[in-house]
Amino acid sequence: MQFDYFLYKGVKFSPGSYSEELLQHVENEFQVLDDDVYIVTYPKSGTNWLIEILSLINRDADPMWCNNVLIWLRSPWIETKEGQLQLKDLSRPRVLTSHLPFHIFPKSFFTSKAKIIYVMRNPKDIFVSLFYFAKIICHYKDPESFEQYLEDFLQGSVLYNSWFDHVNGWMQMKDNSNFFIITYEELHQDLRGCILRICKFLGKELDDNKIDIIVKHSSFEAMKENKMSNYSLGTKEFIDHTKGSFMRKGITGDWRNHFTVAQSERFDRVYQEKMKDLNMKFFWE
Ligand code: PPS
Repeated sequence: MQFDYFLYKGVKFSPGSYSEELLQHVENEFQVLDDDVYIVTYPKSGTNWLIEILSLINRDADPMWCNNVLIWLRSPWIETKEGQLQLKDLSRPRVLTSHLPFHIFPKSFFTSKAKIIYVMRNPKDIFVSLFYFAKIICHYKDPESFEQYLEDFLQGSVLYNSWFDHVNGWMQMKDNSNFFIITYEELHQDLRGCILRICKFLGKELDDNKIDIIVKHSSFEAMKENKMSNYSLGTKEFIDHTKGSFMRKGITGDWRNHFTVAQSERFDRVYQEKMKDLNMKFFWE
């Protein structure tokens, strides 16, 4: 798409779905409610997977809501123009979504009892997913080439800026009891165990049968089949269906099919440098 990103407090946004006025409103005036749950992620980390899981948990594993209501209406993005309109129709407790970095997240969250689930993913896989996503989503600039886009990503010169800054920023919350971290890789390895951990964090008790139903309905295959969750009903102003699909591969380690050795080593060097002050170890595949 032909447009320029604009900056809000140093972070890049596109003019179609965002505005400075709205971002200012979300940061300073948006009212977080004590029973809200926020799915917070850097783009392509597994956001929609969590929306599906939480939609099912909150409805006691009844898949009706997931099968009848579009995923972005179930858990709107608080910082987008569309999301702000959509969230007015939500009943409580609300599950809301955001890609905002820590420093511009709604201030009212920090004096509330609301909860955050922060989903992380191997940034190399995020990059690959983003590379394909940016080609089909209208509020992203088209990547020039894999090589150039990789540089842009490493320098944080993409929508929502740097993955490294996003993670470093949000990890300030890591010891708070209302902040829960889960990785895309953990979800892959043990979806059932992750759902149980999420239920515990939310204070929700569901029997084994209900957990099994949630596992079944939140699988990649089930979400890819569900037109309410697979973005096939996204308007042409939002997504170009001729160029690819949202539910792309849903695997871990796809970066190995895309990166050269040199690109991977360059990525590792930037990773070491940017993450060196964070006293946390992540195990990416
Ligand atoms: S977005 O646009 O930022 O909200 O995207 P996000 O939802 O964070 O991430 C999209 C990637 O998650 C994959 N996905 C899944 N993987 C496994 N299981 C399930 N159920 C699932 N749902 C979504 C989706 O395919 C994107 O990853 P890639 O690697 O592109 O396939």
